[in-house]
Amino acid sequence: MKDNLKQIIINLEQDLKNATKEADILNLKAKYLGKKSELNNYLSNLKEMTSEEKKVNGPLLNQIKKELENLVNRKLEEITNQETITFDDTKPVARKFGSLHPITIVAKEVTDILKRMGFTVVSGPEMESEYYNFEALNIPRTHPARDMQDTYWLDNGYLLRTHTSPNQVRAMQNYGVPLRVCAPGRCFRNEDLDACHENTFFQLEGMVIDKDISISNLIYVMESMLREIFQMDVKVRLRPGFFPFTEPSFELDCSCLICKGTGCPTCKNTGWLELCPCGMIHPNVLKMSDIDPEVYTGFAFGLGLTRLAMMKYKINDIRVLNNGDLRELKDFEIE
Ligand code: FA5
Repeated sequence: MKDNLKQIIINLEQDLKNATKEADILNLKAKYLGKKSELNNYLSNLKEMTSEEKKVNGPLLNQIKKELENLVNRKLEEITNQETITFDDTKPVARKFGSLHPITIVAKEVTDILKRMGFTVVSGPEMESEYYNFEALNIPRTHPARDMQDTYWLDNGYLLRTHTSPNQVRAMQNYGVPLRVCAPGRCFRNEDLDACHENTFFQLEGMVIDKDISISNLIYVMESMLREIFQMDVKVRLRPGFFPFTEPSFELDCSCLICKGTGCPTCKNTGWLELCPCGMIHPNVLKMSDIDPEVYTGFAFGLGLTRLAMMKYKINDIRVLNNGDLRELKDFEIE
C-alpha cells in the first residue's frame, strides 16, 4: 500500500505540471482527493482493519492526504500569482468602436453649415397632429395635395409626420419673427419602396423669415449650402414645382452622382435626383401663424437628407440605410 500511495503522489505531481488553468487544478483535486479518489478508497477501508493496522495506516494515509493537499494548494497559489502579475487592468482594451450612421453624419454636416449661416437648430415630434402636418401649411382636409403624401394615421387621431415642414409652423409660433431655423428629422410615408423611396426617411427643413427676403436669398442659400456639402462642383437644376405652403415653389434636383447623370435605377433613369424642394413661404401660412405678409417675407426648403447621404457616399439603394446590417454600413468606412 505504501508504494501505491507514493505512486499517487508522483501521478499528481506529473498531472499538475501540465495544468495551466485554475479549473484544471480543481479537477485534479477532485480526482486525487474527492469521494471517488483512490485515496478515499483506502480511507474508507480503514474501518475494516484491525486496531494494529489502523495504528500504522491511519497516520500514513493522513500524511499522504496532507501532501496531496499541499501540492494542489501550492499550484493554485502559483497560478493566482501569475495571473495577478500578467493582468494589467490599466491597459486599454482593444475594443472595436462603432461608427456614426451615414445619415447622422450628413445631418451634422448640414446643420453645422447652416449654423454658420446663423440658423438655429430646432426639432419637433414625429407623431404630429393633422393641424401642424397639413392644415397650418395651407393644406386643408379637402385639398388634393394631401394625396402627394400617403400618410400613416394613428388610432388616436394623430399621424406620423410625412415631412419636416410642421417644424415651420411650430417655429413661427414659438419664436415669432425674424426667424432663421433648420430642423432635421425622420419622416414617414406609405410608399412603394424602390431604390430611392423608403417609408421612413430623413429630411431637413430650413426656414428664413425677415423683412425684404426674396428669391435671390433663397437661391444664394441653396447654392452655398450645396457647394459646402459636396465640397465639389455638383450640377444642380431648379425647376418649377408645386407645394401649397410656398409660392412660387421650386424643385431643386442634383445630377445623380451614382451614374454621373447617365441614368440608373437610383435616379429612375433620369440622370437627376430630386433633392431639395423649396420656395417662398405662402402668405396664408404666415397669416395662420399671425405674421403679417405685407411686412415679412421668407423662404423654406425641405432637403432630402437620406438621398443626400446616398449621393455623398455613393449608396445606390436607399434600403441599405435602414436595414441595420452593420456589415453593409461598415463598407462605407465612415469614422
Ligand atoms: C416635401 O416633403 C416638402 N415638405 C418640402 C418642402 C419644404 C417644400 C419647404 C417647400 C418648402 P417632398 O415630398 O418633395 O416635399 O419631399 C422632399 C424631399 O424629401 C424629396 O426631394 C426627397 O429628397 C425626400 N423624400 C421624399 N419622399 C421620400 C421617400 N419616400 N424616401 C426618401 N426620400 C424622400
